[in-house]
Amino acid sequence: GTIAVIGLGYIGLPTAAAIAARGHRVVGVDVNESTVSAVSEGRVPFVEPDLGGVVEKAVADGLLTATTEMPEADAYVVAVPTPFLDDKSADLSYIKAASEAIAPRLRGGEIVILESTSPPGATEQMGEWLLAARPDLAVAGTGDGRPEVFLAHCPERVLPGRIMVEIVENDRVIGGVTPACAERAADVYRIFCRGELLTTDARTAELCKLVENSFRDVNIAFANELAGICDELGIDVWRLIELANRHPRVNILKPGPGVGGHCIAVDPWFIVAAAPGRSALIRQARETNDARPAQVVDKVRAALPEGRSATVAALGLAFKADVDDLRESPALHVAGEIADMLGEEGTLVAVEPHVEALPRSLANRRNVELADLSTALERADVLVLLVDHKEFAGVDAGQIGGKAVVDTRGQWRHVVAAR
Ligand code: SAJ
Repeated sequence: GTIAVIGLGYIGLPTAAAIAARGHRVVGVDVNESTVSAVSEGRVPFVEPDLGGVVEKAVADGLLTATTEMPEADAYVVAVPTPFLDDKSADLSYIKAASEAIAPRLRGGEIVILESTSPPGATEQMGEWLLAARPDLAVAGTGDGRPEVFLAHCPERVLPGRIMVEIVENDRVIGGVTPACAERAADVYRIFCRGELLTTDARTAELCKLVENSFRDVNIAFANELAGICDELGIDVWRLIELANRHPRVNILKPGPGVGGHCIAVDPWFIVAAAPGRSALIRQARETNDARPAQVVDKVRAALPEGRSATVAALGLAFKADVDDLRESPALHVAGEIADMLGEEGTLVAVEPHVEALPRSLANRRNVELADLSTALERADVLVLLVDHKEFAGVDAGQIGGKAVVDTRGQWRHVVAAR
Protein backbone atom coordinates (compact mmCIF):
# COMPACT_ATOMS: atom_id res chain seq x y z
CA GLY A 1 0.00 0.00 0.00
CA THR A 2 0.86 3.69 -0.12
CA ILE A 3 3.03 5.23 2.59
CA ALA A 4 2.70 8.94 3.33
CA VAL A 5 5.69 10.72 4.87
CA ILE A 6 4.75 14.03 6.45
CA GLY A 7 7.58 16.59 6.65
CA LEU A 8 10.21 16.44 3.88
CA GLY A 9 13.17 17.68 5.90
CA TYR A 10 16.43 16.07 6.95
CA ILE A 11 14.61 12.99 8.24
CA GLY A 12 11.37 12.75 6.26
CA LEU A 13 12.89 13.02 2.80
CA PRO A 14 15.61 10.38 3.35
CA THR A 15 12.98 8.09 4.89
CA ALA A 16 10.61 8.62 1.97
CA ALA A 17 13.45 8.00 -0.48
CA ALA A 18 14.66 4.87 1.33
CA ILE A 19 11.17 3.34 1.27
CA ALA A 20 10.59 4.25 -2.39
CA ALA A 21 13.99 2.76 -3.26
CA ARG A 22 12.61 -0.59 -2.09
CA GLY A 23 9.82 -0.37 -4.64
CA HIS A 24 7.03 1.02 -2.46
CA ARG A 25 4.79 3.89 -3.43
CA VAL A 26 5.50 6.93 -1.21
CA VAL A 27 3.76 10.28 -1.09
CA GLY A 28 5.80 13.02 0.57
CA VAL A 29 3.76 15.77 2.21
CA ASP A 30 5.06 19.18 3.20
CA VAL A 31 3.46 22.55 3.96
CA ASN A 32 6.34 24.30 2.15
CA GLU A 33 5.50 24.63 -1.55
CA SER A 34 9.10 25.17 -2.63
CA THR A 35 10.13 21.92 -0.89
CA VAL A 36 7.28 20.10 -2.62
CA SER A 37 8.19 21.46 -6.04
CA ALA A 38 11.89 20.64 -5.54
CA VAL A 39 11.13 17.04 -4.55
CA SER A 40 8.58 16.71 -7.37
CA GLU A 41 11.41 17.53 -9.77
CA GLY A 42 13.67 14.98 -8.09
CA ARG A 43 15.79 17.61 -6.34
CA VAL A 44 16.91 17.70 -2.70
CA PRO A 45 16.65 21.16 -1.11
CA PHE A 46 19.59 20.63 1.31
CA VAL A 47 23.03 18.98 1.37
CA GLU A 48 23.20 15.31 2.34
CA PRO A 49 25.61 12.82 0.76
CA ASP A 50 24.02 10.17 -1.51
CA LEU A 51 20.45 11.41 -1.00
CA GLY A 52 20.22 13.23 -4.34
CA GLY A 53 20.63 10.15 -6.51
CA VAL A 54 18.09 8.12 -4.54
CA VAL A 55 15.46 10.89 -4.68
CA GLU A 56 16.07 11.51 -8.37
CA LYS A 57 15.63 7.83 -9.23
CA ALA A 58 12.59 7.32 -6.99
CA VAL A 59 10.85 10.30 -8.61
CA ALA A 60 11.85 9.19 -12.13
CA ASP A 61 10.49 5.70 -11.38
CA GLY A 62 7.18 7.24 -10.32
CA LEU A 63 7.47 5.76 -6.81
CA LEU A 64 8.01 9.05 -4.95
CA THR A 65 5.71 12.02 -5.40
CA ALA A 66 5.30 15.15 -3.29
CA THR A 67 2.27 17.25 -2.42
CA THR A 68 0.94 19.79 0.05
CA GLU A 69 -2.35 17.84 0.35
CA MET A 70 -2.63 14.92 2.78
CA PRO A 71 -3.31 11.78 0.72
CA GLU A 72 -5.11 8.59 1.70
CA ALA A 73 -2.46 6.06 2.69
CA ASP A 74 -2.01 2.80 4.59
CA ALA A 75 0.81 4.12 6.71
CA TYR A 76 1.61 7.67 7.81
CA VAL A 77 5.11 8.55 8.99
CA VAL A 78 5.18 11.91 10.77
CA ALA A 79 8.60 13.62 10.67
CA VAL A 80 7.82 17.25 11.52
CA PRO A 81 9.86 19.58 13.74
CA THR A 82 9.46 19.60 17.54
CA PRO A 83 11.26 22.78 18.59
CA PHE A 84 11.23 24.03 22.15
CA LEU A 85 9.20 26.87 23.57
CA ASP A 86 10.58 29.71 25.72
CA ASP A 87 10.18 27.60 28.85
CA LYS A 88 12.20 24.81 27.13
CA SER A 89 9.20 22.50 26.92
CA ALA A 90 8.40 20.88 23.57
CA ASP A 91 6.31 22.63 20.96
CA LEU A 92 3.98 19.91 19.64
CA SER A 93 1.99 22.22 17.37
CA TYR A 94 3.41 20.68 14.16
CA ILE A 95 2.43 17.21 15.37
CA LYS A 96 -1.04 18.50 16.18
CA ALA A 97 -1.37 20.06 12.73
CA ALA A 98 -0.22 16.81 11.08
CA SER A 99 -2.71 14.79 13.18
CA GLU A 100 -5.54 17.06 12.16
CA ALA A 101 -4.59 16.72 8.50
CA ILE A 102 -4.33 12.92 8.71
CA ALA A 103 -7.53 12.34 10.71
CA PRO A 104 -10.06 12.96 7.89
CA ARG A 105 -8.17 10.52 5.63
CA LEU A 106 -8.37 7.54 8.00
CA ARG A 107 -10.68 4.63 7.13
CA GLY A 108 -9.52 2.16 9.79
CA GLY A 109 -6.55 -0.23 9.73
CA GLU A 110 -3.87 2.42 9.13
CA ILE A 111 -0.68 2.83 11.12
CA VAL A 112 0.35 6.34 12.15
CA ILE A 113 3.99 6.53 13.21
CA LEU A 114 5.53 9.51 14.97
CA GLU A 115 9.23 9.83 14.10
CA SER A 116 9.75 13.36 15.41
CA THR A 117 11.75 13.54 18.62
CA SER A 118 9.13 14.01 21.32
CA PRO A 119 8.71 14.18 25.08
CA PRO A 120 7.23 11.19 26.92
CA GLY A 121 3.50 11.03 26.26
CA ALA A 122 3.55 12.75 22.86
CA THR A 123 2.51 9.66 20.88
CA GLU A 124 -0.48 9.10 23.16
CA GLN A 125 -1.26 12.80 22.75
CA MET A 126 -1.11 12.41 18.97
CA GLY A 127 -3.64 9.57 19.34
CA GLU A 128 -5.91 11.84 21.33
CA TRP A 129 -5.77 14.49 18.61
CA LEU A 130 -6.54 11.90 15.94
CA LEU A 131 -9.44 10.38 17.86
CA ALA A 132 -10.84 13.76 18.89
CA ALA A 133 -11.24 14.46 15.17
CA ARG A 134 -12.43 10.89 14.49
CA PRO A 135 -14.52 9.59 17.41
CA ASP A 136 -15.71 6.79 15.12
CA LEU A 137 -12.24 5.16 15.39
CA ALA A 138 -10.37 3.45 18.26
CA VAL A 139 -6.72 2.64 19.01
CA ALA A 140 -5.81 -0.91 17.95
CA GLY A 141 -5.88 -3.38 20.80
CA THR A 142 -8.34 -1.40 22.90
CA GLY A 143 -10.97 -3.82 21.55
CA ASP A 144 -14.27 -2.00 21.57
CA GLY A 145 -15.38 -2.97 18.06
CA ARG A 146 -14.86 0.34 16.27
CA PRO A 147 -12.50 0.48 13.24
CA GLU A 148 -8.97 0.69 14.57
CA VAL A 149 -5.89 2.81 13.98
CA PHE A 150 -2.42 1.73 14.99
CA LEU A 151 -0.15 4.27 16.73
CA ALA A 152 3.58 4.07 17.36
CA HIS A 153 6.70 6.09 18.00
CA CYS A 154 9.84 5.22 16.12
CA PRO A 155 12.44 7.93 16.72
CA GLU A 156 14.98 8.59 13.99
CA ARG A 157 18.64 8.21 15.00
CA VAL A 158 20.53 9.05 11.83
CA LEU A 159 23.62 11.23 11.85
CA PRO A 160 23.53 14.15 9.40
CA GLY A 161 26.26 13.52 6.84
CA ARG A 162 25.74 9.75 7.09
CA ILE A 163 21.97 9.61 6.85
CA MET A 164 21.64 7.31 3.84
CA VAL A 165 23.92 4.72 5.44
CA GLU A 166 22.52 4.94 8.96
CA ILE A 167 18.85 5.00 7.91
CA VAL A 168 19.34 1.46 6.59
CA GLU A 169 21.96 0.10 9.00
CA ASN A 170 20.92 1.43 12.42
CA ASP A 171 18.84 -0.61 14.86
CA ARG A 172 15.43 0.97 15.44
CA VAL A 173 13.46 1.33 18.65
CA ILE A 174 9.74 0.98 17.95
CA GLY A 175 7.32 1.92 20.69
CA GLY A 176 3.69 0.98 20.25
CA VAL A 177 0.81 2.58 22.11
CA THR A 178 -0.23 -1.09 22.35
CA PRO A 179 1.87 -4.18 21.44
CA ALA A 180 -0.18 -4.67 18.25
CA CYS A 181 0.73 -1.12 17.23
CA ALA A 182 4.46 -1.84 17.61
CA GLU A 183 4.15 -4.94 15.42
CA ARG A 184 2.36 -3.02 12.67
CA ALA A 185 4.97 -0.24 12.76
CA ALA A 186 7.77 -2.82 12.53
CA ASP A 187 6.26 -4.00 9.21
CA VAL A 188 6.94 -0.52 7.78
CA TYR A 189 10.58 -0.43 8.94
CA ARG A 190 11.18 -3.99 7.72
CA ILE A 191 10.79 -2.56 4.20
CA PHE A 192 14.09 -0.63 4.31
CA CYS A 193 15.95 -1.30 7.59
CA ARG A 194 18.74 -3.86 7.84
CA GLY A 195 19.32 -3.08 11.52
CA GLU A 196 17.39 -4.85 14.27
CA LEU A 197 13.83 -3.70 15.02
CA LEU A 198 13.38 -3.55 18.78
CA THR A 199 9.83 -3.20 20.05
CA THR A 200 8.74 -1.54 23.28
CA ASP A 201 6.02 0.84 24.50
CA ALA A 202 5.69 4.38 23.16
CA ARG A 203 6.85 6.20 26.30
CA THR A 204 10.03 4.14 26.60
CA ALA A 205 10.81 4.80 22.93
CA GLU A 206 10.25 8.52 23.45
CA LEU A 207 12.56 8.70 26.45
CA CYS A 208 15.09 6.42 24.75
CA LYS A 209 15.63 8.93 21.95
CA LEU A 210 16.03 11.82 24.39
CA VAL A 211 18.45 9.79 26.49
CA GLU A 212 20.65 8.96 23.48
CA ASN A 213 21.15 12.61 22.68
CA SER A 214 21.56 13.58 26.34
CA PHE A 215 24.25 10.93 26.70
CA ARG A 216 26.18 12.66 23.94
CA ASP A 217 25.51 16.12 25.36
CA VAL A 218 26.75 15.14 28.82
CA ASN A 219 29.89 13.60 27.34
CA ILE A 220 30.61 16.65 25.19
CA ALA A 221 30.07 18.83 28.28
CA PHE A 222 32.73 16.78 30.05
CA ALA A 223 35.16 17.43 27.19
CA ASN A 224 34.28 21.13 27.18
CA GLU A 225 34.85 21.36 30.91
CA LEU A 226 38.27 19.77 30.43
CA ALA A 227 39.08 22.40 27.80
CA GLY A 228 38.37 25.15 30.33
CA ILE A 229 40.43 23.44 33.01
CA CYS A 230 43.35 23.00 30.57
CA ASP A 231 43.18 26.66 29.52
CA GLU A 232 43.58 27.62 33.14
CA LEU A 233 46.41 25.16 33.77
CA GLY A 234 48.25 25.78 30.50
CA ILE A 235 47.88 22.17 29.32
CA ASP A 236 47.09 21.06 25.75
CA VAL A 237 43.61 19.51 26.08
CA TRP A 238 43.91 17.62 22.77
CA ARG A 239 47.05 15.83 23.83
CA LEU A 240 45.52 15.19 27.25
CA ILE A 241 42.41 13.55 25.75
CA GLU A 242 44.49 11.55 23.28
CA LEU A 243 46.48 10.13 26.16
CA ALA A 244 43.52 9.51 28.48
CA ASN A 245 41.71 7.70 25.66
CA ARG A 246 44.50 5.12 25.55
CA HIS A 247 42.91 3.70 28.71
CA PRO A 248 40.77 0.74 27.61
CA ARG A 249 37.61 2.08 29.25
CA VAL A 250 37.98 5.82 28.62
CA ASN A 251 36.57 7.47 25.50
CA ILE A 252 36.38 11.24 25.91
CA LEU A 253 34.68 13.21 23.14
CA LYS A 254 35.99 16.42 21.58
CA PRO A 255 35.71 19.89 23.06
CA GLY A 256 34.43 22.56 20.72
CA PRO A 257 32.80 25.99 20.52
CA GLY A 258 29.53 24.59 21.87
CA VAL A 259 26.90 22.08 20.84
CA GLY A 260 24.71 22.88 17.87
CA GLY A 261 22.15 21.29 15.63
CA HIS A 262 18.49 20.97 16.35
CA CYS A 263 18.76 17.69 18.31
CA ILE A 264 21.46 17.47 20.94
CA ALA A 265 21.06 21.10 22.02
CA VAL A 266 17.28 20.64 22.33
CA ASP A 267 16.36 17.12 23.41
CA PRO A 268 17.93 17.14 26.89
CA TRP A 269 15.61 20.01 27.80
CA PHE A 270 12.60 17.75 27.15
CA ILE A 271 13.89 15.42 29.86
CA VAL A 272 14.48 18.34 32.22
CA ALA A 273 10.95 19.60 31.54
CA ALA A 274 9.49 16.12 32.14
CA ALA A 275 11.33 15.48 35.44
CA PRO A 276 12.89 18.74 36.66
CA GLY A 277 13.72 17.50 40.15
CA ARG A 278 15.64 14.48 38.89
CA SER A 279 17.71 15.85 36.03
CA ALA A 280 20.40 18.09 37.56
CA LEU A 281 23.30 16.56 35.61
CA ILE A 282 21.48 16.73 32.28
CA ARG A 283 20.60 20.37 32.87
CA GLN A 284 24.16 21.23 33.95
CA ALA A 285 25.58 19.64 30.80
CA ARG A 286 23.29 21.82 28.67
CA GLU A 287 24.38 24.91 30.56
CA THR A 288 28.07 23.96 30.33
CA ASN A 289 27.80 23.52 26.57
CA ASP A 290 25.74 26.68 26.13
CA ALA A 291 28.44 28.65 27.95
CA ARG A 292 31.11 27.69 25.39
CA PRO A 293 30.46 30.30 22.66
CA ALA A 294 30.99 33.16 25.12
CA GLN A 295 34.27 31.58 26.26
CA VAL A 296 35.46 31.45 22.64
CA VAL A 297 34.56 35.12 22.18
CA ASP A 298 36.60 35.96 25.29
CA LYS A 299 39.61 34.17 23.80
CA VAL A 300 39.25 36.11 20.57
CA ARG A 301 39.00 39.37 22.50
CA ALA A 302 42.24 38.56 24.29
CA ALA A 303 43.94 37.79 20.96
CA LEU A 304 43.03 41.08 19.23
CA PRO A 305 45.89 43.45 18.40
CA GLU A 306 46.02 46.44 20.69
CA GLY A 307 45.44 50.00 19.63
CA ARG A 308 44.15 49.43 16.10
CA SER A 309 41.15 48.03 14.29
CA ALA A 310 41.36 44.32 13.56
CA THR A 311 40.30 41.84 10.94
CA VAL A 312 39.18 38.49 12.30
CA ALA A 313 38.56 35.40 10.15
CA ALA A 314 35.80 33.06 11.34
CA LEU A 315 36.46 29.72 9.70
CA GLY A 316 33.24 27.71 9.48
CA LEU A 317 29.69 28.71 10.33
CA ALA A 318 27.92 25.33 10.17
CA PHE A 319 26.96 23.46 13.34
CA LYS A 320 29.54 20.77 12.63
CA ALA A 321 32.05 19.55 10.09
CA ASP A 322 31.17 18.96 6.44
CA VAL A 323 27.48 19.92 6.57
CA ASP A 324 25.73 23.06 5.32
CA ASP A 325 23.30 23.24 8.24
CA LEU A 326 23.58 26.55 10.11
CA ARG A 327 20.65 26.01 12.46
CA GLU A 328 21.45 26.36 16.16
CA SER A 329 25.10 26.68 15.18
CA PRO A 330 27.49 27.82 17.91
CA ALA A 331 29.93 28.90 15.19
CA LEU A 332 27.37 31.26 13.71
CA HIS A 333 26.62 32.61 17.16
CA VAL A 334 30.32 33.18 17.89
CA ALA A 335 30.77 34.93 14.53
CA GLY A 336 27.93 37.34 15.32
CA GLU A 337 29.37 38.12 18.73
CA ILE A 338 32.82 38.75 17.27
CA ALA A 339 31.32 41.13 14.71
CA ASP A 340 29.61 43.03 17.55
CA MET A 341 32.83 43.18 19.48
CA LEU A 342 34.86 44.47 16.49
CA GLY A 343 32.49 47.34 15.88
CA GLU A 344 32.43 49.59 12.79
CA GLU A 345 36.22 49.83 12.41
CA GLY A 346 36.94 46.14 12.49
CA THR A 347 36.06 43.47 9.94
CA LEU A 348 34.90 39.90 10.28
CA VAL A 349 35.67 37.71 7.28
CA ALA A 350 33.56 34.59 7.43
CA VAL A 351 34.50 31.45 5.51
CA GLU A 352 31.86 28.79 4.96
CA PRO A 353 32.52 26.61 1.91
CA HIS A 354 29.02 25.12 2.08
CA VAL A 355 27.00 28.30 1.57
CA GLU A 356 26.80 30.80 -1.26
CA ALA A 357 25.66 33.79 0.79
CA LEU A 358 25.90 34.96 4.36
CA PRO A 359 23.01 33.86 6.56
CA ARG A 360 20.59 36.58 7.57
CA SER A 361 22.01 37.08 11.07
CA LEU A 362 25.34 38.17 9.53
CA ALA A 363 24.24 39.58 6.18
CA ASN A 364 22.71 42.70 7.69
CA ARG A 365 25.97 43.78 9.38
CA ARG A 366 28.24 46.19 7.56
CA ASN A 367 31.47 44.82 9.04
CA VAL A 368 30.98 41.19 7.92
CA GLU A 369 32.04 39.70 4.59
CA LEU A 370 31.89 36.19 3.17
CA ALA A 371 35.28 35.21 1.72
CA ASP A 372 37.14 32.18 0.47
CA LEU A 373 39.72 30.51 2.66
CA SER A 374 42.86 31.92 1.06
CA THR A 375 41.54 35.50 1.08
CA ALA A 376 40.60 35.18 4.74
CA LEU A 377 43.97 33.70 5.70
CA GLU A 378 45.70 36.56 3.94
CA ARG A 379 43.65 39.40 5.38
CA ALA A 380 43.03 38.42 8.97
CA ASP A 381 45.00 39.38 12.07
CA VAL A 382 43.27 36.67 14.10
CA LEU A 383 42.15 33.26 12.79
CA VAL A 384 39.27 31.61 14.64
CA LEU A 385 38.72 28.01 13.59
CA LEU A 386 35.11 27.21 14.47
CA VAL A 387 34.30 24.15 12.36
CA ASP A 388 36.68 21.36 11.36
CA HIS A 389 35.50 21.23 7.73
CA LYS A 390 37.80 19.11 5.58
CA GLU A 391 38.54 22.22 3.48
CA PHE A 392 40.47 23.66 6.45
CA ALA A 393 42.61 20.60 7.10
CA GLY A 394 45.29 21.36 4.51
CA VAL A 395 46.23 24.80 5.85
CA ASP A 396 49.99 24.92 6.52
CA ALA A 397 52.25 26.87 8.87
CA GLY A 398 53.24 29.25 6.09
CA GLN A 399 49.63 30.34 5.53
CA ILE A 400 49.06 30.85 9.23
CA GLY A 401 52.34 32.73 9.67
CA GLY A 402 52.58 34.69 12.90
CA LYS A 403 48.84 35.36 13.19
CA ALA A 404 47.00 34.78 16.43
CA VAL A 405 44.98 31.55 16.26
CA VAL A 406 41.97 30.44 18.30
CA ASP A 407 41.48 26.82 17.25
CA THR A 408 38.27 25.60 18.91
CA ARG A 409 38.37 22.17 17.24
CA GLY A 410 42.02 21.22 17.55
CA GLN A 411 42.20 20.78 13.78
CA TRP A 412 45.35 22.89 13.45
CA ARG A 413 47.05 21.94 16.67
CA HIS A 414 50.03 20.27 15.01
CA VAL A 415 50.46 23.08 12.48
CA VAL A 416 50.22 25.78 15.14
CA ALA A 417 52.64 23.95 17.44
CA ALA A 418 55.15 23.46 14.60
CA ARG A 419 55.36 27.04 13.38
N1 SAJ B 1 30.27 17.91 19.04
C1 SAJ B 1 31.35 18.28 19.81
N2 SAJ B 1 32.21 17.32 20.21
C2 SAJ B 1 32.07 16.01 19.86
C3 SAJ B 1 30.96 15.63 19.08
C4 SAJ B 1 30.07 16.60 18.69
O1 SAJ B 1 31.52 19.46 20.15
O2 SAJ B 1 32.93 15.20 20.24
C5 SAJ B 1 29.29 18.93 18.61
C6 SAJ B 1 29.20 19.07 17.10
O3 SAJ B 1 30.18 19.94 16.61
C7 SAJ B 1 27.81 19.62 16.94
C8 SAJ B 1 27.04 18.94 18.05
O4 SAJ B 1 28.00 18.50 18.98
O5 SAJ B 1 27.76 21.02 17.15
C9 SAJ B 1 26.20 17.75 17.61
O6 SAJ B 1 26.86 16.99 16.63
P1 SAJ B 1 26.80 15.40 16.55
O7 SAJ B 1 27.59 14.99 15.37
O8 SAJ B 1 27.17 14.81 17.84
O9 SAJ B 1 25.26 15.05 16.41
P2 SAJ B 1 24.07 15.52 15.42
O10 SAJ B 1 23.33 16.62 16.07
O11 SAJ B 1 24.53 15.73 14.04
O12 SAJ B 1 23.19 14.16 15.44
C10 SAJ B 1 22.76 13.62 16.68
C11 SAJ B 1 23.09 12.12 16.71
N3 SAJ B 1 22.88 11.59 18.05
C12 SAJ B 1 23.82 10.85 18.67
O13 SAJ B 1 24.90 10.61 18.19
C13 SAJ B 1 23.47 10.32 20.03
C14 SAJ B 1 22.21 11.39 15.72
O14 SAJ B 1 22.39 9.98 15.81
C15 SAJ B 1 20.73 11.73 15.96
O15 SAJ B 1 19.90 11.08 15.01
C16 SAJ B 1 20.57 13.22 15.81
O16 SAJ B 1 21.36 13.86 16.82
C17 SAJ B 1 19.11 13.58 15.97
O17 SAJ B 1 18.49 13.89 14.95
O18 SAJ B 1 18.59 13.49 17.09
